[in-house]
Amino acid sequence: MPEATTEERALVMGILNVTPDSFSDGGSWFETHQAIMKGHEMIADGADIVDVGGESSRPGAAEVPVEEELRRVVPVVEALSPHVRVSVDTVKEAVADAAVAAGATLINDVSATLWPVAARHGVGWVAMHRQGTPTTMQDDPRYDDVVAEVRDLLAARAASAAEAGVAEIWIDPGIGFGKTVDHNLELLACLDVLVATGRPVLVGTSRKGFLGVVGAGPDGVPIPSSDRLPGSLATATWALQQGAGMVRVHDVAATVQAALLVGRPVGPGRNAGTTLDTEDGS
Ligand code: HH2
Repeated sequence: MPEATTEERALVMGILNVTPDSFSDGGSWFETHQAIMKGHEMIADGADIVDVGGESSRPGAAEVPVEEELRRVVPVVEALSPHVRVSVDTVKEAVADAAVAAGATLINDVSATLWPVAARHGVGWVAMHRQGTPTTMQDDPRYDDVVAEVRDLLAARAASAAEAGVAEIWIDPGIGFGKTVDHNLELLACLDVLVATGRPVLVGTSRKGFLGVVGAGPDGVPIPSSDRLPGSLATATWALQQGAGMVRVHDVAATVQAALLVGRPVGPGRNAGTTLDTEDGS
């Protein structure tokens, strides 16, 4: 199994949505050249992986035809993959195939079904849990025991992938995918249950709706996605503390700072022996 962390810290995956309709950054990096620029910014900010997606999976999102998704994703993967590890966020086999041919080495699969594709190409695979599909998943999600059900499905899919020969397998609870606010909070509170499976865990809470609801002020008005950095950082930090090996985020620079402080291997690192003589009183 590959190392789930760099020498210094857990991994940070930067979100690059080449879409007009993603819930937080839709339209911002829709043009190929804008997306490539944003990818380079994430590299400069310390992203370990840039996750390129051409189809929104927000609740109610419409499906994108395969030709259009290819048009959005492939040139961006091609441009960034010589400079950083690239994953492709897709549920379509043809898009995964083309992205791998263009240089992606990780398939980020929110349907948790594409392990045969990863096996065929010899690349890594992320299995994310979801209940339903984006069109209907937030209508009335129900579980008897959300943590056990998510763990059991991911463990089973990961075992199938391992049997098929996939060497790098990540599991992800799929925060916000067919889950109520309470389901999301319970999954976060019990992340150690996923970590205990022995598979490296990826967590994506960045700017998601439950942060806006839980963090709302006294007026009860949900916080807009543009103002959810505090909740995003708090939950990423919590996930790393619980043993997640990677977090998927919009705000790479801030999260890299957090990842350098928590979830890191204990022992001599790059700051070994450093004394505090900074001018800002720290
Ligand atoms: N969340 C989103 C998309 N892909 N992949 C993984 N592994 N885990 C996640 O939690 C996850 C994901 C949704 O967020 P985003 O990409 O920011 O928005 P949109 O789907 O609207 O493009």
